[in-house]
Amino acid sequence: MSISPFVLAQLATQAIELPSWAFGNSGTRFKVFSTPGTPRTIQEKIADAATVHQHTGLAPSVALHIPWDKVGDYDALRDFAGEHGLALGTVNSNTFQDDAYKFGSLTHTDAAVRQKAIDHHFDCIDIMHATGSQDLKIWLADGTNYPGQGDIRGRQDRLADSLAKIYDRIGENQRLVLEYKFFEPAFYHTDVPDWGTSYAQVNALGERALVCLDTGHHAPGTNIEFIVAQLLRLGKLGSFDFNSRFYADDDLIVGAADPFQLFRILYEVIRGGGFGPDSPVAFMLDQCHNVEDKIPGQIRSVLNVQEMTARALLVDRPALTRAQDAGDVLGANGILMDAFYTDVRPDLAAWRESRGLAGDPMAAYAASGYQAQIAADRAGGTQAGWGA
Ligand code: PSV
Ligand code: MN
Repeated sequence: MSISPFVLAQLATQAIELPSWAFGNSGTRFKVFSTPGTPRTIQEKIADAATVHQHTGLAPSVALHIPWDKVGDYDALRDFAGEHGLALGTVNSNTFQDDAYKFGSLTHTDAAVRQKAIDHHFDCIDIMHATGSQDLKIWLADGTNYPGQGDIRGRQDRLADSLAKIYDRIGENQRLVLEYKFFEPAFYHTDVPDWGTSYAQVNALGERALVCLDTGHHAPGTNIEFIVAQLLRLGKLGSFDFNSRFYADDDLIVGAADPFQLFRILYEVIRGGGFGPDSPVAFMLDQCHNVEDKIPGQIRSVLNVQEMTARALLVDRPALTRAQDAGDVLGANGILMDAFYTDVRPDLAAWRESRGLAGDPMAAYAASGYQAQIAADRAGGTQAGWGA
């Protein structure tokens, strides 16, 4: 099976947003290793993200995290990104690194703390107007560690109230996406632990409030593609945070741990109308590179998404439907597996070359000298990293 022009035309529309924080240093609670050439400013992060896009043609926008990427002039930042061939994308709020939020942010019992968190989101919305960003992404660290520590029901009600105030403030062309995560940093209960809670909360807000599905935020064994199918069916899948995991919220390179799962997810995305220029679903990475170089880590990631998308687009859907309707269990499974087992890499390399890109972006980046250049240029200053 080789990739048809029809499939290539669909792939040509694919855009995957990079997270600015993927270019900063990250690590575990045991150690954050620094890497020569790590950006010190958001401008340097944008330059690195632009390098990923130059090599792959797949990553035309970069997501910001506020206050990590705070600057004085967002119009200028937007222009700077534009000069590098990038748009500024999703704005991620941050209500998890201030002492005031020790016992919650949008769910806090103290109205003053809730207002502080709401005001932070208002600031993010102002930034979005300047950057031209479409999505405000909210991920909350809110939750409790012990049974009885908090009033679970009261926290849900306060969350609904806070979200309504934020939603009222977003512009007509903007969206609010609410991310869920089943644990960490709270361990007994999390205030937005699952897609159902996120769905219930955004559904109460309105049309432009949607669910963000981070692939790393599920219990082992969860059938994530089922959630994708259901949210698309309900018209409430707003965005993906792609990454992969072996155990928990590992934030590893998407497709690295379980490429078959990524294929299954992307098949349901395509099946459910979530892929293509008219789709409301935003593809974003949410990853950290603890021990590998960050730019090639991001290049590998977007290529993985592209490769699994190509395989998912190869599924012979009419034949699959016929087999499913005929109760042909193994025939249907075989049709799906045929597409998954197709090595699309040679065809994609040739296609890239036909579009003026390197056939092997990983090799082209390694040969470009960019890594050595930034290591030499970015001497001194404070490297960006977790919390900066
Ligand atoms: C924390 O788990 C997290 O990785 C969430 O997935 C957010 O999307 C990300 O941080 C950025 O705030
Ligand atoms: Mn995420």
